Amino acid sequence: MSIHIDPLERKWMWTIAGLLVFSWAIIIYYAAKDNVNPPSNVEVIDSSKLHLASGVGGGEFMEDNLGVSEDKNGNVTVHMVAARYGFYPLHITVPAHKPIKFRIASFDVLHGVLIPFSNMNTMIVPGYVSQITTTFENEGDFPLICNEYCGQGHAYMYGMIHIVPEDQFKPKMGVK
Ligand SMILES: [Cu+2]
Repeated sequence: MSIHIDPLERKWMWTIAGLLVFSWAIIIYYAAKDNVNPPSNVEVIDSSKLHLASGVGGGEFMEDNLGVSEDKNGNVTVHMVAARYGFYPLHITVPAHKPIKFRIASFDVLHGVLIPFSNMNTMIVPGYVSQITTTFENEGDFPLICNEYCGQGHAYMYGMIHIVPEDQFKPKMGVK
């Protein structure tokens, strides 16, 4: 026994199925080509104790530990705090053409960070560490823009990233 499907309806069922497959194909293609994907790191932190040496995270986001550091293997990490209304530190300098790991925590409410002409775009949710690793191919100065409405000063919340050739990059000393 088969149910009757009107030929016109059948035609549209196949059309919709085709459109769905086409949309998925576009999403998968660009996810692979441009490395566009949702950030996957899930790591909790006590946002009210970022400034303290104790507690979850163990002082990773204390003021002295913020900024750009390089370990002995040459891996560059940026530690940042997002808080109404700015990114701390406000200016960072990183090398181009090599992977940069960002670890960002919010001190108060939901923020976002977007860097134009890169694939850096993530939410910074209080209580979680936002971790993204990306490589900047364009040298120059770019803003870090908060793209989640966080309060009356949201439109003024931005920082600056200086992307320099690798031989001009000098990490902050004294950070692990
Ligand atoms: Cu904001």
